[in-house]
Amino acid sequence: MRDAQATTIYLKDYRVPDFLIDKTDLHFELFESHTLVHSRLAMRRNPQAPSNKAALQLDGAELELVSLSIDGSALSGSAYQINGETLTIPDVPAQFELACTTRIEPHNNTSLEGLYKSSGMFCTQCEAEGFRKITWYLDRPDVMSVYTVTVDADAARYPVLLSNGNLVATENLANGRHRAVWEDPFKKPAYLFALVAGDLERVSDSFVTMSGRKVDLHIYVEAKDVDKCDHAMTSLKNAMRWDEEVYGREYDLDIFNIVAVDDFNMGAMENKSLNIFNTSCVLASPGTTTDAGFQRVEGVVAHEYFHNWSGNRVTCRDWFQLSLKEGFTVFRDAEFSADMGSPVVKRVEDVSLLRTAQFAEDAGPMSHPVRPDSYMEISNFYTVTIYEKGAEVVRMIHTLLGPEQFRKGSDLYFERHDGQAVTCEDFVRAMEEASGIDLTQFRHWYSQAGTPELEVSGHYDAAAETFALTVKQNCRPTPGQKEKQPFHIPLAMGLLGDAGALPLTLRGVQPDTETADNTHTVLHVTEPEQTFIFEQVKEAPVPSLLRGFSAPVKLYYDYDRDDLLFLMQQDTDGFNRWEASQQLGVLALKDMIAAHRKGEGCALDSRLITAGQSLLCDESLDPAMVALMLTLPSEGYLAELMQPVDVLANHAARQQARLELAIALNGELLATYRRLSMAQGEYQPTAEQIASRSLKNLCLQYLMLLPDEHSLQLCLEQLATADNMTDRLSALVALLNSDYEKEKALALQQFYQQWQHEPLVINQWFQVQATCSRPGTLTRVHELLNHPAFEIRNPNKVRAVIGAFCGQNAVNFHQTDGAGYRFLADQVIALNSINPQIAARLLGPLSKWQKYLPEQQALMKAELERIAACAGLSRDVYEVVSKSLAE
Ligand code: B3K
Ligand code: ZN
Repeated sequence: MRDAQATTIYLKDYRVPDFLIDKTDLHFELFESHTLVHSRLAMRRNPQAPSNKAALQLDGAELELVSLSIDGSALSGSAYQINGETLTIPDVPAQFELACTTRIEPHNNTSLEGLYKSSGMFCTQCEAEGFRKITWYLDRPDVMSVYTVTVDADAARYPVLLSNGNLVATENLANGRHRAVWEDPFKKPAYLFALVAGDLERVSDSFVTMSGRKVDLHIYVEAKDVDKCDHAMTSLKNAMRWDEEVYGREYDLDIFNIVAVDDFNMGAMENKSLNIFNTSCVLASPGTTTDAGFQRVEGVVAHEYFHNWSGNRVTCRDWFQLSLKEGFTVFRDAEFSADMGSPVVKRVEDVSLLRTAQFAEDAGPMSHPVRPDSYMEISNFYTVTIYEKGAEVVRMIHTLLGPEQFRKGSDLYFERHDGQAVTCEDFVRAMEEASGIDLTQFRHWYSQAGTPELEVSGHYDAAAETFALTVKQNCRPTPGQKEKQPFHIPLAMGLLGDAGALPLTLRGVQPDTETADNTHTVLHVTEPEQTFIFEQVKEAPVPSLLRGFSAPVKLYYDYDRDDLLFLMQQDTDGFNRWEASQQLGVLALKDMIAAHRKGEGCALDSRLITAGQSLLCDESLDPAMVALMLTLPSEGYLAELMQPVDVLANHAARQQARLELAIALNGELLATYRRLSMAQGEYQPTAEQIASRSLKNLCLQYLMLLPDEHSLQLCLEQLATADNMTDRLSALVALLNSDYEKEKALALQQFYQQWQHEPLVINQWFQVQATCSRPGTLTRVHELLNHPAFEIRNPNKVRAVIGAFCGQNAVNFHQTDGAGYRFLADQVIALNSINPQIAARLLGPLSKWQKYLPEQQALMKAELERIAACAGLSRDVYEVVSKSLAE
């Protein structure tokens, strides 16, 4: 583990590298007790560097240096110094070969960064700075090199030897060992290097690219999982086709490999032609994987594939530019998933994540711009801001330019920067130059943190037939950024009247004759305060604002509840119909929360019941949309709207509202449940079936709130007879959150018995227990940590138990005695030395302590202080804890 050093790295200090590495030749000798890494680097001084005298400084961490030479002459100990993570050789020629041998111990590497072992196989994770745990190198993304990799290992234990690019030679060696040599013709930064050695089965297919080249596609998995690769393979081929059709991007090698590993810090990694995946993001089968799991596999496979252009062919100059590849690639995968399924449902899911997780991050101590100015540990910056807000920024560019100009911009970006390591600025400039649209003010989205707030008010003048919409924007201070410049915000909108969508005539703006739809427009909000006047408005309209969530902002408009009901039914924008249902839910819940805090009773707004009835009775509606609109705003979203957050009151009020809905809609819920249960054929992860299951299972959750034996029977029957994991797990969740203690215990036990040999299913079994909102869950979570299937070294298990309890079970995590906080701090302290990245990530819920009630704040802060006082904190944990406690 690397000890905390409170050094901060600044974007303003960026300098071009002093040296370049034209060729990288690596030879790995893999053994059980250690690995020897022999590297030969063809290096030269960078002609762009300001000095031709600079010492050579290489990056390395936790390495045992065996030998070091320049142009064949071994360096004596006095010819170089090692200081922390830097090896300095003061005196080097203009051009030379550096040869170096290091000894590392992958089996003892629990950080899962660099070269490590997972379930008996060797694998790597080098982004962001893991390569330096393999050998001394210029481990920075603007140093790009051509790699040749030789791997030697025991042939029986590790029959499969993989690296990037093409296999150019294989050989049998003495002592039962064998060798494979791989060459990657494309220059790449070290973070895209990968190596795998293991006993794996291969599932194969192929794809013919738009120019007629055949690409071999392989997915490598453990033998027991070969039957779970079809969905990933189909998703990969769909993604390859989609990138050709939508972006004109073709795959560039004759081989594309995916390897599934059990122990992985995140979802997957886009290493050039050798993607390494968390098993949870590649394996899928109806019996073991939920609908959400199938969709995640599709999305992650596509995301990693899309990185081949947005990330690999054009990469980042430095890690401050991370969102250049991640924001763009998330935007690309979101559009892909929308095209493969239901665009509105996908948008609702993404916006829900953004408004809970990202808005919370942006309001907390770790708030940072999409292009951060500084960091201590880059691993802490793989955040919802870099990914999801970054994707929203690209989406806004898409909205401002329109699809054709955006495509011209992306073509220019890829062509101009192919093979380069570039910046967010380069991306924006390409978009600007290709479209002729000025994005000067828009650039604040990259440099300013925080969520802009829009206060919007409308005024209808019947005599003048005008509707004036006044928009004020404001962005609260964030750490290190007190004052903000106004943002350029695309505000998509329309006006609705009794007869439907009204034609829009905006004063001072020439109507766009090219767009067929004159009832929809995008306003350019650029000033602190601005008024837009619509003319020839014949009736008082209800505005439909921020359609499709056209900008990542908080929008306030003083709707009355009947207007929201009207928008729910009449808005021509599907996303905003859902949004109206949420805002109506928020108003209703706020009344109930306020009453609850005063110890008073308050009935649910009957509009929600009326709306629920008409949604459930209209069989022509998309069941997925009905399910989303019948789901009350989440506790996470409610928390975002309040300061301070009274977690227990929010939970109690929402539970009461759900119960009232269940009682009032009992008949409709039951009829819908029956109708949708009967309609299903053999399981398919299609948008249509997923939609139908989502509504059916929502009905079941509501019905199980009712204290009636009939619901219990439905639930138990679904649990016993389901042919797919979505239905089975939904029934289990409904049961776990009920009062039927005996049935629960039996169901949990049977589920475990049945699925104990499927780790990914057991993770779901862990998770549903850890997220159960009933009292006593923390005790159960403690028991789960001692369960034989739990492994603290496996990130999926840690996320399923500890992460799920602390991040998705607010009512139990925030229990008043502070036991939830103590539990999290204990786990972070334990994980700090095992896996710093995972430890730091778990801290999220504690770091936002300032959002809560004073007594909770004090308890949370005390736990952060307890962590801060520990010796040997990793840089990862140190950064989050110290920033959380900073004044
Ligand atoms: N680029 C990787 C993330 C690497 C995270 C390193 N701590 C996965 C992705 O976004 O595609
Ligand atoms: Zn990515």
